[in-house]
Amino acid sequence: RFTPTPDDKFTFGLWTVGWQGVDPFGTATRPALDPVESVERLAELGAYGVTFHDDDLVPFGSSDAEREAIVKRFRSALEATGMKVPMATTNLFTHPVFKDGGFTANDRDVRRYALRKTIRNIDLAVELGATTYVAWGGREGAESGGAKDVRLALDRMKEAFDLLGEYVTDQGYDLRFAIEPKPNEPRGDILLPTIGHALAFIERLERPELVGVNPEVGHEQMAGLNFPHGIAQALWAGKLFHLDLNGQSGIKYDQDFRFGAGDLRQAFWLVDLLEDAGYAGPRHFDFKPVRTDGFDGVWESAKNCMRNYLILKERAAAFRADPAVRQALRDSRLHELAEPTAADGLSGLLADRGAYEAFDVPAAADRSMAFERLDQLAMEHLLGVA
Ligand code: 3MF
Ligand code: MG
Ligand code: MG
Ligand code: MG
Repeated sequence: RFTPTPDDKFTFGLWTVGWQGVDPFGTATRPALDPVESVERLAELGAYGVTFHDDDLVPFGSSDAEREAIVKRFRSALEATGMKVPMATTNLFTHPVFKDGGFTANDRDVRRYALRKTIRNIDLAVELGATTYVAWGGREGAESGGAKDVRLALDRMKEAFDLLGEYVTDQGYDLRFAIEPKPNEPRGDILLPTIGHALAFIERLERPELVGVNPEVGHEQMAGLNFPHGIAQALWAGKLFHLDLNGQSGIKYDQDFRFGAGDLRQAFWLVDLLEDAGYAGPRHFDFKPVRTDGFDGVWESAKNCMRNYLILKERAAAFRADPAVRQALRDSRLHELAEPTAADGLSGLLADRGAYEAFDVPAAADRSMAFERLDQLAMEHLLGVA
């Protein structure tokens, strides 16, 4: 029970299990992990695939010959295990050259280099079968007001996505982009800080159909936002191309706990939403195994990201199937929200005296929404006592 199979479509970034525990105050607490070992261990645990930044797989500065050998060995591990690479991304944040950003660095030569680095890894991503390319602009931002002209930076950001869209279209690649919002860290403020900012930006692009979002649980919660609400809006906009599952306890630094830790109730509503919406993409984990633990904790937490998702999936299904819940949903009139407000059209609405002149306002104001009972039922299903 709660043991995943590849059909569950769980994926992990190589940088997650491979995180060595370097943080702003401490050095590594674990040795480096060979990406091939990560592929093998995650396959044994029942994962569907892995994802990577260019530099996770091929260390920055490797020669072409080294790159070729590394990719060949990685590809053999994928073939031997049946693991897939549905998504890849670019590291435009670690090397000091990106200290002021990649696509929106003030220095034009850095921006051109960032685009070429991205395009180089897009070719590899497509070769390995990826259909989603994530862009997290961790260094696109500022610490002070005069340092970045945000309107110009957004022009350059748009230019970057327009060029990348042109590139994949010219190449005939079956690849879509997913922008990952984050409010801050490592920059004091990051551009496109939330799902909503990213959705509005995408509509200004030359090829908006090629670009969606890759929201991360903790990133929205760092801004105090409700993650399931953000995901619902991304789904509503047809823009949930990918997502990063993890855990976060409120407005703090980016904690990247394993999925299920942190805000468990939001995790429950998130799984309920993804399953109900029929989200078909990978369930991708972007977490950091705590630096206090050795490799025992790395594989334990990777296993439990998947296990927690499956437990929550079972709990959400039980919640939806419970007759008491169905009644509570009716009592809270969720079915009425599904009805158009004016199927009779504007003229029908204007002609309807019952909608205004004869509307019993005090009686409507008196009706209880009965949300407390509904929420307690959810809580008891989540706690496994319903
Ligand atoms: C940082 C992140 C990133 C992105 C990754 C793109 C290092 O907070 O979440 O992980 O997810 O760069 O996929
Ligand atoms: Mg995070
Ligand atoms: Mg992160
Ligand atoms: Mg992420």
